[in-house]
Amino acid sequence: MNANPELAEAVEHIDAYGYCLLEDRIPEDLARSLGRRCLELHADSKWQPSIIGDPHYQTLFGMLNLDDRVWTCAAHRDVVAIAGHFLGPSCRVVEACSKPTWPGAPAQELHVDSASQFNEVPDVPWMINTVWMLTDFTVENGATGVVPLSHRSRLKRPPPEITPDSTLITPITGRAGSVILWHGGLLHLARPNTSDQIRVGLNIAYYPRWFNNWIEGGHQPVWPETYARMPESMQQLCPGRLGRTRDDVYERTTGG
Ligand SMILES: O=C(O)CCC(=O)C(=O)O
Repeated sequence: MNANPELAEAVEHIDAYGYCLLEDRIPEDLARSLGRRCLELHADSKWQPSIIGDPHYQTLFGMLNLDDRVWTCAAHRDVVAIAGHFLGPSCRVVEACSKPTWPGAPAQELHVDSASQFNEVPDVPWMINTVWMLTDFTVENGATGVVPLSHRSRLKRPPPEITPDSTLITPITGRAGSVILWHGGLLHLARPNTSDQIRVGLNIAYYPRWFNNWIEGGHQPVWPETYARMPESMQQLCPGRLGRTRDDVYERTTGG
């Protein structure tokens, strides 16, 4: 990691502030084309059961199975190196979801990720989350907002005084093809879309092998036929059980 000063700086930035931005990691054309495909999938009735949200902000789960170009993002060596630094060399990719936000979208709720089952939030990262920009992310179109340093708070929920219009929330903007990474304990949200453009993000989550992903209600397994098509670099990131349903692969828990 230290051999690459840019990645060493990114790691330090996550450690200190809770997030980092890597600019222009995949070609802009690829990002935009994948973004257009995501929007087609959101409009296709076949995938409605895999979508949660409302007409303004949606999450389409299972993208690792739906477009092989997602693997280019998921297995990107810079992102994998940073996730591995925090989560250990055997960390895995658990889910990739498409997250468009349409004009008129209000702010999403400020939140941390995957901390609901902890009695006490750990002081080490338990997941590294990412959003690839499949369109430009701008202040106006709903660029992800983060509260720098909040990963140190060890809070499960935001304090009520941090409202969605708080100046503590910093928009992370960039060109299509860039990627934001954050520590799961960082307070963040999709900001309001006040523009006339659709913003499309591709959210890919990295977890240590010990984490039970049942708790994330929508996470979908990698299908056996998807795994069979993957290059080895991507297969290594999906070492868990394969299946077509969540019950095939996750350990069911109560209250999650
Ligand atoms: O869509 C975004 O900008 C934020 C995504 C998010 O909050 C999440 O994946 O936890």
